[in-house]
Order: sequence, then C-alpha cells, then structure tokens
Amino acid sequence: MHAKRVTAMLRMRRFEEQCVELSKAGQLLGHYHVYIGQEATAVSACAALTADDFVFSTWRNHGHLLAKGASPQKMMAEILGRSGGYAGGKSGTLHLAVRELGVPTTSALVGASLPLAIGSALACKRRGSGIALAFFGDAGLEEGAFYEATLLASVWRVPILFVCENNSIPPEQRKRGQYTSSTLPAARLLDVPLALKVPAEAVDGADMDALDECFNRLIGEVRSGGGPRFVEVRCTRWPGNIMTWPELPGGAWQLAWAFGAKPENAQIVDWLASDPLVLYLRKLAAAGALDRSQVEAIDQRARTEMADAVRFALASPYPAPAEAYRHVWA
Ligand SMILES: Cc1ncc(C[n+]2csc(CCOP(=O)(O)OP(=O)(O)O)c2C)c(N)n1
Ligand SMILES: [Mg+2]
Repeated sequence: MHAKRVTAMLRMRRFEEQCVELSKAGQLLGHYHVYIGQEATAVSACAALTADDFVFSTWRNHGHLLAKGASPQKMMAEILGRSGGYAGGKSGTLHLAVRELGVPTTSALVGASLPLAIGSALACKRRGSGIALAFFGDAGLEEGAFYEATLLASVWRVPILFVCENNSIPPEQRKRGQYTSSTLPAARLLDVPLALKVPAEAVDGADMDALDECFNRLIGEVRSGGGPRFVEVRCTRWPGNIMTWPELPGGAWQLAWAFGAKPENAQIVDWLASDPLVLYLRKLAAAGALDRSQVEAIDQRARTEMADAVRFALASPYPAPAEAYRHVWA
C-alpha cells in the first residue's frame, strides 16, 4: 500500500512539472493550475472510492483525475488542446473530465460543480448505490452555489462528501496553528457547514496517514446512509503556486530533499516542512517500510511515464476545423 501511495503522488508531481515546462516552452497556452503539494488529498480520498462513485472538481483537477485512473497521455493531449485528448481538445485543462471514470465535469467557475455534485448524490440515493465526492477550494465558500448545495445536501441527506482543499494558508500561519481563508468573515471555515447541520472536521493535508483515517471513516459514514459530511483539508501553498502561471522555484522537485539534501531556494526549504510527499517518504524510511532505492525506482518510472505522455500529446494533431461544429448544443 505504501508503494502505491508514493507512486500515485510522484506521478501527479511529475505530471505537473511537465505542464510547467511545456508552458515555459510556449507549448501549453493559456492558464492552468497545478496540484503540487496537495497530492496526498486526492490519492487518499480516491483510494476509498469505488467505480459507482462520482467525483467533481475544479480548475485544479489534474491530480483528482490521475487519482481516478485517467490516462496521463489523454489528459496531457487535452491540456494541449489536441485531438487525442479526452474531449478531442475542446475542454483543455479547465474543464477536463472523464465521464467513464465517474468524473462528469470539472469547472473553471468557483463553486460551480457543487450543485451538480448534489444532483449526482441525489441520483445515487435514488438508485441505491454510490456516493458523490466534491473537491473544491476554500474560495468555494464565498459563492452562493456552495450555500445552496450544502443546504440541499443537509435537507435531503444525500450521500456526498465535501472536500474543501484549503491551500490558502501561508506557512507562518501554519506554524502558529492558524488557518484562515482570504475573504470569508467566518475565519474558521468549519463554522459554515456546521451551521447548516453538516458534520464537519479538519485534517492535515500533509499527513497521509491522517488523511487515510479521515477519508476511510467519512466515506464509510456517507456510504452507509449517514448523510453529507464536510472535511477541510489544510494544506500550505507551494511557492511555485502562482495563481495562473506556476513556476518551478529551485527547479524540479528533488527526491534527495526527502533524504537530507537541502534546496538552495529558501522558500522551498520552508515549504518542505509541509510537503506531504517528503513527510510521507521520511516516515516510511524511518519505519523501514520503503527505502531510498525503491523510491528512486518508482520516481524513474513516473518520470518516464510523464515524458511519454508529453510525447504522445505533442504528436497528436490539433482538431480539424470542422470539429468546431461537432458536439455543439444550440
Ligand atoms: C465565479 C468565479 N469568480 C471568480 C473566478 C476567478 N477565480 C479563479 S480561481 C479563483 C480563486 C480560487 O481559490 P480557491 O477556491 O481557494 O482555489 P485554489 O485555486 O486556491 O485551489 C478565482 C476567484 C472564477 N473562476 N469563478
Ligand atoms: Mg485556495
């Protein structure tokens, strides 16, 4: 299980680094958002799901889709707008979705997929199988759609897990144990779902074992008819996480950083204290569960796989002009 978790996290990280490199090279046009530093959340949450379940997401969806089993080749082709992508190049990164994997849509609009997730959860309740899981950012709580969705979830007691990924926490606040969102008057995000009688709790997004315990328990409760649940996953912004055009400060993530080497970039040094991958690797090494050479082999496979995904995507042609008129609903 440990090797599986590490593999899944490294695949996401190396995939995102390829996006940053493609963007720098002018091959990925438009803006995009990477999941670096939040990998443990998607890995852990999706490990507790079944093929009957639905996942909804936002613009920051690459990690969620990889965790649901999407092909990096078809994802990368879609992100580059190529015909070999999941939507033939029409959705790009912002609306990347794979219906056959239970991800009917992701959305670039803050809060927009939440009411749709409630609809899917209601469908699950009626057909008697499956649950819905909605990933969204902390700014989702600033949208009316969130209140509508949470209210309906609570009144109808539909099987949904709200996963609020609060990544807007500066490192210095994390050190002091404070977690606020940017503009919400309720500085404690959990006060909001609790007021609507949705049981809510927080978990450390840098702690894989805590996430596993939390997701297994909450998804179990939702699945067994307990009604909706809300979890705030507290993560710390990765320094390269510039809203629209991320960078790789200090270069690509180095495996050696998990094993004692110190990055030159001071921001990265600070952030590593809350990097879920580094913390998990150190814990596994200390417990003798996975050693450095095993991790190196996993990393090498992840790098090769993601380099292949880029080659596949770049070799895929742009959609033919006539395609612009297909799948248009008017
Ligand atoms: C309805 C709407 N308003 C504004 C925006 C512009 N916008 C894009 S991302 C974003 C902030 C999102 O923050 P958060 O939900 O915390 O997610 P994160 O990007 O931090 O993962 C905003 C305001 C938008 N996409 N949709
Ligand atoms: Mg955020």
